[in-house]
Amino acid sequence: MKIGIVCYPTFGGSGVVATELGMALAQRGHHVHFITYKQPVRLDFISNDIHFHEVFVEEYPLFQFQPYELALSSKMVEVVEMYNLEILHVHYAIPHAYAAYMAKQMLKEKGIELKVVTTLHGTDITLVGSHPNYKTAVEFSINNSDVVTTVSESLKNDTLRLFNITKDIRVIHNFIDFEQYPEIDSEECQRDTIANENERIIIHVSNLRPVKRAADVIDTFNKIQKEIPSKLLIVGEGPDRENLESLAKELGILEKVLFMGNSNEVNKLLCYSDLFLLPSQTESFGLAALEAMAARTPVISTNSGGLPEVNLHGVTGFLSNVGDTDDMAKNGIYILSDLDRLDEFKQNALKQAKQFSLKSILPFYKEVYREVIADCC
Ligand code: GMT
Repeated sequence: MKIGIVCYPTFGGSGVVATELGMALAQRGHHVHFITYKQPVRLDFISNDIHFHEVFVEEYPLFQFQPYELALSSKMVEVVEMYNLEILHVHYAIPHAYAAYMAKQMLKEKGIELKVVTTLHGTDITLVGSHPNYKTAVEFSINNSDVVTTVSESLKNDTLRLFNITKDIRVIHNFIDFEQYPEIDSEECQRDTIANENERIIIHVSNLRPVKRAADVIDTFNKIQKEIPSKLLIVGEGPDRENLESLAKELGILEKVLFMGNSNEVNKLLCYSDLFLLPSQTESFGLAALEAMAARTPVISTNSGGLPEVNLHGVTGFLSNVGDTDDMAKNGIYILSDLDRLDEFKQNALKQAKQFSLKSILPFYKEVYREVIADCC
């Protein structure tokens, strides 16, 4: 199959899922073309069948905002025509599904039928997409996609609740490619560079935006470290970083909190982590939690959005109400205070992560592609 993939190229989960999916398809002999404004961070040219097409937006003094959708839909048309793409799979509705609709119409004028698959990832529906400023265009582009998928049951329900949807929505959960996510061997997993033998290592990975409620990470950690000697790793960059540093300083725990910045090798940090904190306001799925579980790290998260579909309460970690850092800390202490119990949670986390292996999830996307192609021409 010849597939175009459109995504955000940054460290966000939707870009990671899109990139991993494209690489997996190329490894299996499909022709994959990424179309976006920068090379996706996780993109590894592991096969001759992976191409990257950069979308340029010219600066012009008249524009207060650069017309990215216009440049993107023009690039979509160019790439589809040049490489005879059969499908455009767009990840994150804004503005990708809208640009794909425009490309589809432009190609139709040339007698070319393009199929559009839209995968909804989260805030394109919840925090941003349903805002009155965007809702009309987001609803239109969802309803005019050939196939729509969401990354969790919870996001499907949110989409149906917040929009007037006339299309069937399929749930295809996010996944982990266990072959590309090898276990780090003990030499590479340098735990002693971070903590002493008696200390536990707690980790949070995100883009430190308000929706992640990273201040709750500091608050929860502060409560845990009073009972259990521990260190906290904060991985990622974002607008809340400075506030987090100030908060850690105010609480007198700055020397126990390590800000690691963005990392492409999170598994080298997860390999020695004992607990992952994800206190998000909302999370359609929580890919970061799944990645932690794949590295045997139990998860303390909120019970919002799709998190209960990933993190099993009392089995792979615990779920708490948003903002209830007392409960999160209590649960964290429960897991960390007994090494046998910690080990059991670690094993359960890995077992649950395996339910979301690439091997089990990829066939669902392939089935969608085959169906839309069969329906074509
Ligand atoms: O929706 C977003 O905030 C951005 C998006 C991203 O690009 O990081 O995150 C969403 O998509 C991920 C991949 O499907 C999910 O794992 C995240 O839970 C989801 N984020 C939210 O719902 C806040």
